Amino acid sequence: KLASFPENFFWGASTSAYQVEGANLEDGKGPSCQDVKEVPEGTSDLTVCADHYHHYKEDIALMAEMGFKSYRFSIAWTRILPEGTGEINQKGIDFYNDLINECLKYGIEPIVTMFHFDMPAALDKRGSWSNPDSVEWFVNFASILFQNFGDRVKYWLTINEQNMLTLVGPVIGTLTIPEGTTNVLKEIYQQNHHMLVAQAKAMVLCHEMLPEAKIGPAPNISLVYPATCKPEDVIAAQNFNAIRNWLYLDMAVYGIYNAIVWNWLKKYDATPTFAPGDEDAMKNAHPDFIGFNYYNTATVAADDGSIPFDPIGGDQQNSNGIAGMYKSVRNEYLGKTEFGWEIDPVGFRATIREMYSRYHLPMLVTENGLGAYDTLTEDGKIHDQYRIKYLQDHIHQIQEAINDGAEMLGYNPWSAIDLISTHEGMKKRYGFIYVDRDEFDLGTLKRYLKDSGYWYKKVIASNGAD
Ligand code: BGP
Repeated sequence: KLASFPENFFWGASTSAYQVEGANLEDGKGPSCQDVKEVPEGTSDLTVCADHYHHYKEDIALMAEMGFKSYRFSIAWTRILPEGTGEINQKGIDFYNDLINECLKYGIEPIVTMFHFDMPAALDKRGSWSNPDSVEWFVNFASILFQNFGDRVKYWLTINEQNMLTLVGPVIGTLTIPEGTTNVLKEIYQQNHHMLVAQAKAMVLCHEMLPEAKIGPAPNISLVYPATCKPEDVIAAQNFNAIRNWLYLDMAVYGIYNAIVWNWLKKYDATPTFAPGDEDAMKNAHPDFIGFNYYNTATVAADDGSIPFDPIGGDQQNSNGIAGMYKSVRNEYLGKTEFGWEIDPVGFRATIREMYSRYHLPMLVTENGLGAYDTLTEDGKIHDQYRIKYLQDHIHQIQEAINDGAEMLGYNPWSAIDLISTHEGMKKRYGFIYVDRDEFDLGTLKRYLKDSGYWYKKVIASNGAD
C-alpha cells in the first residue's frame, strides 16, 4: 500500500499575473517587458487575458468550490512599482490585498511568486538583468512585498523558471542581450548571476523581515536521461542536468556554483564576475523548501561534433543541444501532447527522488499540467478526460515518491484557470476553469468548471485517495 499524502498538503493550482490578469495598463499599472514585446503571430495580446483582475472574486470562489488549499499566483512588479523602482502605486497594493484576503476568506493559502517573466519595461530600458543594479531593484521590490503582504502571505517564491530564462530567454524575448555584446555566453551567465544574487538577498531579507515565512526558488526541474547506456551518453546527461537543473539548486541551497557548469563557462571565458558581497549573500541564503515546475524530462546523447556553438541555446522543448556538451534526442518510450510536449509521469517520480537525495528539503510542485485544445459543449460542459488522465498519472507518481521517502508540501498544477499560453495564446488551455473567449473574440468571459475541475474536487476531498 502506498503512503498517503500528508495532512495539510497544499492541493491547489497556479497562474501568473501577465498571463491571467489582463487590465495590463489599468489602475496605474506600468508596462512590463511582456506588454511591449511583439505579440507572437496568431495569438492574443495581454490586454484582457482571463480578466482575472476584474473576476478574481468569482475565480477564487470557484477554486474554493473545488476545495483548493492553496493558490499560487504572481504579483506584477509594475502594478506595485509602475517604473520598477520609485513611487508605489497604491491601487496595485490594494488589488493584491483584496486578492490575498479573498483567498484567506476560504482558507486558501496564498503562495506568491515575486517575479514571473515580467520585468518592468522601464527597467528593461536600463538594461534589465544585465545591469548590476538589477539586484537592488529586485530586493527593493521584495522588501515592499514583504512589508505590505507579509502579515498574511507565508509562502514566497523568488523567480519563476530562472533556468528557462537563461536557457531560452534570449530566444523568446524575456532576456535581452545588449547590442554590441561580444561574449554572448558571458553576458547570459552574468545576467543569470545577477538573478542568483538577487534571489539570495531576497531570501535573507525575507527571513529577517518575516521570521515565520517560508521562501524558496521556483525553477523548472526535470531529470535528463542518457539516450543509451553508452558511457559518453551518461556524461552528456550529466552535463545537461548540471546546466539545466543543478546549477540553480546547488546555488539556491548550498550557495555554490555547480563545478561542471563553471568549468564549461571557463572554456569560453564566460564565468560571471562577482561584485563584492555576492559570495557572502549566496552563502547566507537558505531556502525553506524547493518550489519547482515539472512538465517533462529531456533525453540527450553525446554531441558528435555536429552542433555549432550557439550560446543562445534553443527551444525549451526541443533544444538542439550545446556544442561539446550534449545533443537532444527524442525519447521513443514517451508519448506527446497535442502541442508536442513529451509526457512522462514516471520521470516526475525520478525527478523528485533525485532532488530529495541531493538537497534534503521539502518540495512544492509549483507547476505541472497539460496544454490542450478544449471544447465547450452546448450545455456548458468541457469533457477534458485527457487532462484528468495526465494529472492523475502525475499525482500517482508524487505518491510513489512520498512512498520512497520524499517530503512533499503540495501540488499546484498549471493552471487554476485558462490563461494566455507563453507561445500559443489562448488556444492552448491548461485550466480547471474554462474561460469563454477565443484568441481574438473576447466572448462572454464566463467561467465553467471543466470535468477535470469536478474530478480534482474529489481528489482534494479525499486527500489524494481518488
Ligand atoms: C512554464 C511557465 C508558465 C506557463 C507554462 C506553460 O514554463 O512558467 O508561465 O506558461 O510553462 O507553457 P506554455 O504556456 O508555453 O504552454
